[in-house]
Amino acid sequence: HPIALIGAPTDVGAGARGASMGPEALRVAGIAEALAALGLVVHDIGNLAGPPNPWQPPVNGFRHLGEVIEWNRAVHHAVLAQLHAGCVPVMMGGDHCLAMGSISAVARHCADRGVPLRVLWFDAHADFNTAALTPSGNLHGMPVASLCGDGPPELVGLGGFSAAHPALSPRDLRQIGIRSVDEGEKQLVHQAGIDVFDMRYIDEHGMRATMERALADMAPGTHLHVSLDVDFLDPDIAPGVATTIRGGPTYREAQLCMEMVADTGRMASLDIVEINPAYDTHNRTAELAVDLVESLFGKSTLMRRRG
Ligand code: DIR
Ligand code: MN
Ligand code: MN
Ligand code: MN
Repeated sequence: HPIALIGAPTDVGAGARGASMGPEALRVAGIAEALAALGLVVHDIGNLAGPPNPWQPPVNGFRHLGEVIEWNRAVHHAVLAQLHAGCVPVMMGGDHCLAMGSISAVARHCADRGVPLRVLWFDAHADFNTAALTPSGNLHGMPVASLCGDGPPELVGLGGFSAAHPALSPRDLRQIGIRSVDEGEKQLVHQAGIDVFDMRYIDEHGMRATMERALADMAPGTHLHVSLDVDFLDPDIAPGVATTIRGGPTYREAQLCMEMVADTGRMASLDIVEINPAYDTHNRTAELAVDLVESLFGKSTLMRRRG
């Protein structure tokens, strides 16, 4: 399948400005050329349009809700159109609120075809806040809750889903690399029963066993969606993020993750979010992301048997 690069240059869901420069940073780091060099067909469809960042305080627990809804509608429609066209959508954010648009589109596509879905959420954060719990009002801390049916109706309803029939079931979600969860959020993550492979789990079991478990028991024909928040990575290797949290995976651990995803042969859509060039040095975080994306799409050191 051809790959469709979709730029979503906004930071309306974040607590700092600059993630809006993420799509261009990935292009400058050569994302299209790197994938083409693997023999893949790549279409860069350019950037989506949406409202500017008004930089206002939260209202009723949400910051920039109207703008976040507009951006996510644009992402939803673009990702769904690329899936319909038989492409693998790569949504280049932008902040992580945009996963509401992309994953609701993937979920719609899967539900309409009776295809099982699994979402791998690589992040330092659980992103499971709600208006009542959020310490910040920033919607990039809420996409998982909203996709699971707990959020503003306009966002929960993307793709025709609802609180009763949400886009995503916690059963179909695996979170990896988590090391920052807010107090009330902890309770909600526990109640929802999300499979969270936090940094302690990775320390105790190692990345290989962690990924084996995160990828286990996939039904035949599963559509695997990867949502990669670059703050998943240790800040020593990925400084170009506004919300760095120390103690993340190393370069080798991250590469192993991505290679093990590629080995499944099932990844059919991807988000790369939260790259913030305003915090970066010499675009190294976007360059690192491109390295990881190459691995996700099958680049390996040796010729390997399909396992
Ligand atoms: C924090 C930070 N949990 C919040 N969240 C995220 O504001 O909800 N930072 N996602 O990247
Ligand atoms: Mn297909
Ligand atoms: Mn996130
Ligand atoms: Mn994060």
